[in-house]
Amino acid sequence: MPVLLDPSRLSDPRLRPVAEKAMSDRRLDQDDALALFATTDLLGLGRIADFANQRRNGDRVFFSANQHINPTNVCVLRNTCVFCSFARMPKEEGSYTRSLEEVFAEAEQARDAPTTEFHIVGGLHPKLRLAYYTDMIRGLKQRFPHIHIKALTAVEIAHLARIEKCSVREVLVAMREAGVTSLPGGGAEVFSSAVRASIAERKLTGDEWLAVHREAHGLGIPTNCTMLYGHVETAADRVEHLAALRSLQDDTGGFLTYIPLAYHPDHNELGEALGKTGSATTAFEDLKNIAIGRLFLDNIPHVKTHWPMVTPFLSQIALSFGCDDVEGTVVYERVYHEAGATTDMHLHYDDLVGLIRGAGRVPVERDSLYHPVRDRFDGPARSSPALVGV
Ligand code: V47
Repeated sequence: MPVLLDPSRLSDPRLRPVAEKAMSDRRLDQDDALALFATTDLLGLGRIADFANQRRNGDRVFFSANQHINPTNVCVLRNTCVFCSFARMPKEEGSYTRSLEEVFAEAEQARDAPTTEFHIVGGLHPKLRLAYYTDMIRGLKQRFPHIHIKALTAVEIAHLARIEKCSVREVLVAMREAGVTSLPGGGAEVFSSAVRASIAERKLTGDEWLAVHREAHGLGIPTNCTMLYGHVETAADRVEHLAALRSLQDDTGGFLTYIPLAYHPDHNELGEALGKTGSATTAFEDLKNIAIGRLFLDNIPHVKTHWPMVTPFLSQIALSFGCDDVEGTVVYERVYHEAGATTDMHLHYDDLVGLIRGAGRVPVERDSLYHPVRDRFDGPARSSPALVGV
């Protein structure tokens, strides 16, 4: 059991009712969440979130041996998602679209690695059809039957439904039949229509994003959820976003993990307009978003730290701020590296184990569905693949 908190010892009085609610497992309301975003007592907030996390997960911290695959960076939203550095116009310098054989060749990195998940996301290509993706998924499953496939964000699924003139449900069924296990949580950004109007004008709306996830959950496909913070959104926008995620989860129970995503400002129009480079968020903000996610999303089992964005160093500290899951080995990370992330592209399996142990927690390798794969690490070291052709 986690150490009991003494709410009266918290220096910010606004945190005391929140601590009392957390200790008696009562739900926080939106005003509580606003108070948490306003506090500067980061350590107090962290203690409460750590308490909530440890009650749920004990000392265990999950990680996965995964490999990200980005089949194309061509995206019809290139000029309107102004926070994104990854997207390109079809003929723009640096644009790429992999053939299926190229995707399969990249996936061969998993052959001698402990990989249990391919995480597949990319741009909204104007010409790639649903069959390209289902053939890709089938081909990967033939080559690597034991590897789970977490593929395509809600945005990509809605785009494919539009191109194919079919329903979102039909796209999801086709992907499930091809071998998809779960969906990643990208594309949510911040649901507020005012924020979307300024940073992602033509992207699907918040309600549409939620509707795709609702449909997936109804089909028995679990999904992740995210929030992109640190740009033009307000604390009220963040709370509204988290409340929408919590409400959908009350209905469906289909979200596995919540991942707060820290905005990176390099090489995109928004960063230029805001006059920011390097990092748009601070460690203080990053830890706060982890902790508040853990406390407010009381019905989502896991909160994940995305080390490529916030660094493995901060991810390790996040494990004491309510976080029970660390993004995996990754192998190829392109979305944030295009936006100025200075982290490595991949983290070796044994480094992940060491990172979790170093925080005094118990590492558990998991698969996409959070089934434990391995929890004893005293045998021979497991290595991630050497990178080729990054
Ligand atoms: O939706 C794009 C974000 C997301 C930038 O589900 C940016 O397990 C920061 O969703 N600065 C894609 N962020 C990544 C994503 C994800 C990552 C890891 C794990 C999972 C999961 C999902 O990246 C996009 C967008 O919100 N993004 N550009 C940028 N400049």
